Amino acid sequence: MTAPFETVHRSGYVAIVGRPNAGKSTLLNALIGQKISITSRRPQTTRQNIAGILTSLDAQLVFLDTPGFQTQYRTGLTKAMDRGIKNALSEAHVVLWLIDVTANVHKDDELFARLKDAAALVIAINKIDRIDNKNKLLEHIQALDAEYHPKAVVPISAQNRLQLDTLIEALTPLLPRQEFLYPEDNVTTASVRGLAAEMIREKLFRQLGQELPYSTAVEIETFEEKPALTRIRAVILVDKPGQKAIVIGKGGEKLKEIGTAARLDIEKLVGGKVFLELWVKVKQSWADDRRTLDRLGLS
Ligand SMILES: Nc1nc2c(ncn2[C@@H]2O[C@H](COP(=O)(O)OP(=O)(O)OP(=O)(O)O)[C@@H](O)[C@H]2O)c(=O)[nH]1
Ligand SMILES: [Mg+2]
Repeated sequence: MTAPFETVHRSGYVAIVGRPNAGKSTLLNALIGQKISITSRRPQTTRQNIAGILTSLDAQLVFLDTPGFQTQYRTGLTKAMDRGIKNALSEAHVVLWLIDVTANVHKDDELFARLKDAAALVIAINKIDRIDNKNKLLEHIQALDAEYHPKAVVPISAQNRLQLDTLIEALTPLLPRQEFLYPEDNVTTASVRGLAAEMIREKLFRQLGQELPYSTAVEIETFEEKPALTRIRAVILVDKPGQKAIVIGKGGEKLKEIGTAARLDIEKLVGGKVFLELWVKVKQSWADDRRTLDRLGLS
């Protein structure tokens, strides 16, 4: 029986964890129905926790997208990324472990096994659009169930938005009964300015080759939002002088492509025209520089 004044609302934090590239950010965006977390084919795209808020009539699920655990590039930045996962876990009422169905079993999976002692554990098997053998999927679900005893195992496709309602139905009853944590119309805790920097960083991840994206960061220098036009001036930090020329490209072509793609995303975000000015600056070892990381909100 419910106490007379107990709220009917459920509300709480769901930390999305999993190996790099599992599709965590794609899932967050699909759940919220808006792009707030950047995605790419490369592992370790996400650098900081991003909260996406999904509010229905009687429940509010606050999803925390986390960076994949860092196994290479030990810098001040990657250490902060690992701390980000731990912070998300300490706040979470539910841990949602996302597994890429196409990836092989990996020693890092052990890292997630220890999460089962934390909050309630739900496992989602992602990218089921990539597999034909449904029997294999069933076996996979049963094996995970037997090994980790989660509250539920839900096969999904974040990209094709398959089974997301089933996932939400599995998560909601695991949240405590309490009033909403955020106003009902909020979709994220991130600022528009912070999201704009991320949209630019996404293009660096998508359009630059090899190791270069990992050597870059984006800093917004000015952000003037007016009804007719939002003016943004942003700096792309690179680690070494040679990288600057690559980001700019022949005749400035590369930088122009990056700027155009980012501008289109930011226009969707602010719902209006954007003038985006991009500069490239060399700042050696920025990923180990405390002050730069502080300024970028990455410490
Ligand atoms: N086929 C398929 N691809 C997907 C699905 N979900 C995500 N992807 C792709 O998987 C890649 C990685 O997606 P992200 O969302 O960036 O993965 P992430 O787990 O956030 O990665 P990190 O931030 O690097 O830890 C991207 O190329 C996505 O388009 C899915 O359901 N099906
Ligand atoms: Mg991500």
